[in-house]
Amino acid sequence: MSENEKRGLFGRLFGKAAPEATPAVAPVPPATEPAPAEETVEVVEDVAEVVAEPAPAALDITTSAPVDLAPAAAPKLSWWQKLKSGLGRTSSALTSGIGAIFTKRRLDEATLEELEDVLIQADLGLATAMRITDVLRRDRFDKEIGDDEVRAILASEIEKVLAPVAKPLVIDGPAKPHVVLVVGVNGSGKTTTIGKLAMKLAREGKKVTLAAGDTFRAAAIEQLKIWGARTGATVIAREPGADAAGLAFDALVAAKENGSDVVVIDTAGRLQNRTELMAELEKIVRVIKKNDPTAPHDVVLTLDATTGQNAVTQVEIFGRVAGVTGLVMTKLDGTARGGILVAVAEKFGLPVHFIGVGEGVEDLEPFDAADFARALAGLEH
Ligand SMILES: Nc1nc2c(ncn2[C@@H]2O[C@H](COP(=O)(O)OP(=O)(O)O)[C@@H](O)[C@H]2O)c(=O)[nH]1
Ligand SMILES: [Mg+2]
Repeated sequence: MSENEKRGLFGRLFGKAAPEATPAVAPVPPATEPAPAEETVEVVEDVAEVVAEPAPAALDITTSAPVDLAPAAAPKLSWWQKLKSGLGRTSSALTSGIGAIFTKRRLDEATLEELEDVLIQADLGLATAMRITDVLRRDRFDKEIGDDEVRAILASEIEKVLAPVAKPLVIDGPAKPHVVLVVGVNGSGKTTTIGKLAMKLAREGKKVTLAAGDTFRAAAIEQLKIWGARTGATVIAREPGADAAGLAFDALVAAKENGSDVVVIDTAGRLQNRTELMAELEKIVRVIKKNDPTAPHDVVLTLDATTGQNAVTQVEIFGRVAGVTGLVMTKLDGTARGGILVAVAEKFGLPVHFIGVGEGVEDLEPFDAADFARALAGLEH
């Protein structure tokens, strides 16, 4: 974000801030349909078999008429406001916790221990909590220190953890199409993020194909089609219950034919049956490589910021199964437990490409370490 844009946000924030967010474009309803019994899904283990499968007549290619890609009028709440209010629960817990401990007294071991507890409660993770208390011990031990100073140090240390992982999703490599596989548990925001991303890419002038790889739920396929229509992307789908890997393969073939720059592949995220999920994702990756050995070029995991510590497990599982290369943290506008992003950054060091701050098409922002750290520590922009 440029300095000008930041100043603009600041102006909106402190100038004429409006209390209610009105999304410029109505959110696409999520796929709420219950998943069909998992046994009904055919699992073909042999890749050659999948690849050789004739493209069934049921392959559904939806190419949308040109759409208006101009950004909607500036939202009433800036993304900073959404982020700040989403992180509000955590930042007020931190602020009041720190306020209760540091009332202009000399910094001793007991104080540092109490602070460490507050930081761990805020999901920041043991490593980051210790890092922060170590800095205070080193620089300020036995000296007087106020809560505002502690919060400033907190923000600066969090920023140091986050800065190395704040990396954009770069689509400009030599591969055409560039293949992005999107994984994550059900409800974590995969399809919504794909829609928002498709809009960003379309605005950059890129041709986008979306693959409706969550073939378990009819509503999930419809949800992706709505995003396709909204963003002008071609959507490749099959009937519900179709083989997801075969669908991914069809999408790559179609994307090459239609000259797409990017293919974004949606997937199912049932963690209830890990073996099956693993088999399906591994197969999707194998089949993608049949088409292009260098693909997928990005494997993006969506993490729901309201779920807290479970995010760590999700990164581990999807990392192992699908070779996650980057993260998007969604729902940072809700009652987010955003501290978990710090713990995940510290533990895995995976790039964080974007954060989701709402359900609307404009609510995906490149991840900015300093902004996030300041919002979490309860500081202003
Ligand atoms: N508030 C908020 N809601 C989101 C965000 N991203 C996704 N959602 C909502 O979360 C729900 C699940 O999203 P969906 O994309 O269907 O998840 P999927 O099952 O992983 O594909 C939907 O109601 C979305 O509108 C976000 O950044 N903020
Ligand atoms: Mg979905």
